[in-house]
Amino acid sequence: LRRQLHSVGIVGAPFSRGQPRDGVQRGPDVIRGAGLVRKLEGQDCMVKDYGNLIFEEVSNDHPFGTTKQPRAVGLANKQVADAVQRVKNDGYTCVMLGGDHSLAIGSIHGHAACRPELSVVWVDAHADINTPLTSPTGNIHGQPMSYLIHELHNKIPVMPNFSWIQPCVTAKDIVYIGLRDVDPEEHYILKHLGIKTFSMTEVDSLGIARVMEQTCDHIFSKIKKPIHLSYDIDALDPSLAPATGTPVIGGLTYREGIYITEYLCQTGLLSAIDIVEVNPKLAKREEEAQLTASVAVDLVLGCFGRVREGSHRADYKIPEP
Ligand code: EXY
Ligand code: MN
Ligand code: MN
Repeated sequence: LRRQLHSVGIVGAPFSRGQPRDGVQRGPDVIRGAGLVRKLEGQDCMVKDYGNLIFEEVSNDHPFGTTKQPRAVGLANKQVADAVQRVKNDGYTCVMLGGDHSLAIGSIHGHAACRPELSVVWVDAHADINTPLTSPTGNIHGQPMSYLIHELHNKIPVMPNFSWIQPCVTAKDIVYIGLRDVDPEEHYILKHLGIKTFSMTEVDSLGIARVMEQTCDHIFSKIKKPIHLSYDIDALDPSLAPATGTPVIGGLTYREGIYITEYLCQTGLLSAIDIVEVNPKLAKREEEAQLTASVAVDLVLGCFGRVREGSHRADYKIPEP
């Protein structure tokens, strides 16, 4: 098996203001602590770690309507967008380590600034497509897709520190995998816009192999487009990824979760990846935090050439005595 070489640029985004639970800002460091860079290099990736972004405190960040901490979220996402754009312009596949899933606003926005034709594969228990006006919680991590989709533009109020955000994805260029906790308003939006979804029911009925075939048939229906993979760790079953803010029973198995990354890797079109919602502070025991972080690392490894059958260098020779 031929190994392709990947160059990987890592950006840490230690940010939690898109949701109320403390600790998710430690995601980037616990994922690195589980050996991310060393293991990527061990599979012949060229890695540049751009380090963590530094987010300033925002004072007087009172709610806008029901939406919580809009100024902090808007500002942090501008920094993420600029960082992702830089990593892409430097020629790397970008890995953004969150942080909560509100950061996908900046990550996809920055990616789209360099690759306007991109498609999005969103792996999550949740659809994260509430608008500020449909959100039952006011937490922006349940809303990021709504700011990015052209078809929802006229439903989005202008919020403080959000004016730089322009929709950059079309509904037909999005696929969801792993859904099992979708609000009624979100369900309406998904159906109304005709967005392709593979809920856990479809994962059960089709199997993950056909889900991935159909995912790629859908996003590559016209031309081969770069892929933005936004991977919420809560897509996985809570038994594998317990350290997360909004766990939902009945999630992807380890094998299904990894298969998604292996499959997308072999398209050769993975262009940027988010790994979000790892919250070590919500682990009941230290082992739960470590398990969640090590599964997160395995997802990234799958995106960059790790295959379970094993692999070898092209020039390998069996040693002779
Ligand atoms: N749908 C709910 C909301 O909008 O608040 C829950 C969202 C949870 C979002 C998690 C990160 O994926
Ligand atoms: Mn999410
Ligand atoms: Mn989620």
